[in-house]
Amino acid sequence: MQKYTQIIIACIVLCTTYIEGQTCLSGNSVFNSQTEVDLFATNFPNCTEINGNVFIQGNVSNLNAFNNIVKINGNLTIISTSLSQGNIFPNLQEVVKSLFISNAFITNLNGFNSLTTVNNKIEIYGNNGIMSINSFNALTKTDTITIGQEVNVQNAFTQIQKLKSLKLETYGLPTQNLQVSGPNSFNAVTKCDKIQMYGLQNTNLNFLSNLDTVSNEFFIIFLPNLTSLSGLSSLSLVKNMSISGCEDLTNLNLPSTAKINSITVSGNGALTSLAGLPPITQLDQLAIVDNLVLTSLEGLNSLNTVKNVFYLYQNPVLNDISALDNLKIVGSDVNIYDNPNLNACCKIASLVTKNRILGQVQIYDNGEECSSLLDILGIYCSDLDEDEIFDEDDNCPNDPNDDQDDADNDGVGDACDNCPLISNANQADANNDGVGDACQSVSGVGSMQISSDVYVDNSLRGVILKSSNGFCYRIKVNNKGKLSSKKITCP
Ligand SMILES: [Ca+2]
Ligand SMILES: [Ca+2]
Ligand SMILES: [Ca+2]
Ligand SMILES: [Ca+2]
Repeated sequence: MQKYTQIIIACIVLCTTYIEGQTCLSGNSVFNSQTEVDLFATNFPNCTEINGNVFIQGNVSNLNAFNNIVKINGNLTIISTSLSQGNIFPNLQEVVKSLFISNAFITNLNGFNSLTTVNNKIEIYGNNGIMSINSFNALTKTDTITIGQEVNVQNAFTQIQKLKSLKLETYGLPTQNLQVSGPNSFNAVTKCDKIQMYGLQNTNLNFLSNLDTVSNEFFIIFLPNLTSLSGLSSLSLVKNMSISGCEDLTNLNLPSTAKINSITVSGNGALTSLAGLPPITQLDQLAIVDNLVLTSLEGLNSLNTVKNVFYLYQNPVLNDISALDNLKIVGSDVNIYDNPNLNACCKIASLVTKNRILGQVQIYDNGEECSSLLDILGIYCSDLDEDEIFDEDDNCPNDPNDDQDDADNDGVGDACDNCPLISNANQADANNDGVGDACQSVSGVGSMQISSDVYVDNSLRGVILKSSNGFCYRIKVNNKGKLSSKKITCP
């Protein structure tokens, strides 16, 4: 009697679309039980292409009835079944719309190895049996892949090259067992509009080693075991990168040629500096927030421009922002607060005095010497030579030189460099004559023998010879190579 009841229920579902003699179902198909699934194989033994959506749910533990299916002209949804092993849809090549898989008991998804195309999206989540995925290795086209909760992606999705969106998310506490353990998974992906990772258990991101471009957001959030970003070894362009809540991350290790337009580094409890960032000269937005052991901004040394807002707050041991010495302009607000060990922030004051911050400046609750803009400007930042460059930024604090020119690039401005054309950052001057040792003229030597050329690369200089009557002449060369001699004061 129970069997008849099941068949009757199955008929209510199936017979609405089933016409005797038809090869396949047409319209949408819903399968609520194993009986209904098995009836499909009986009624449509030659069916390879299903028109419409396919919805499978309920007490279904075996999908062998669909082994001949090659194409589904709609969505394929497999949810809340009792499936435990997922070697399913072995010959399915195309899902014209989307594929949804959410089954609490499934532990292994090895199916879908003929699937090349899912036109819209693939969503695999709510699979709480710690499902391993080792499949989808023929897939070359889909827009969006979302994988969530208790899933271990082993060597899956090895062929797909371009995506609009890749989401690997736990949708909850980042203690769930979502991880990509197979290094070949997603390994062909070179371009993706958006990548969102949340709660992934990975220690590295080696599975994205060919990723070149993320044209929108790239969020790496709450990856508790991640130690480095070095796996992103091909990354060349990211629009908006957020690295947040990664408690074990000690080095950013991004490729030195990568271009990043905006960056947020927040809540990373083990990160002491930003040294692993590529050299960045211009950012749209910069946020450095709530990094417990970050002491300096080293890594931002090339930064010249922040076009929009600059946030720097709640970094409890940050004490050094000298890496911002090359910052010339901020196009919007600057917010610096709750960095209790930050005292030296005259760099910000000098941007303010030069009107190089185009938005509001909020500075408070930092170290005493950086606790308000008024105090910084009025008390803590001195400008001895009054050239409007505060002493700590001034490459000649006692000589007015608002141009800050430094021809030999040794960090000492030309206005006070004791060898302006020879790099000598230490300014050593043993005989204290005001001429640095690095360019001190040789004197008191009986004769000097050099076994190579003497090269004077300054056309205004030459060789000075003393005549027998005690005068000195500088011998120089003109543009045609002719020597000339001019009387000068002896050195
Ligand atoms: Ca000065
Ligand atoms: Ca100066
Ligand atoms: Ca110099
Ligand atoms: Ca010098």
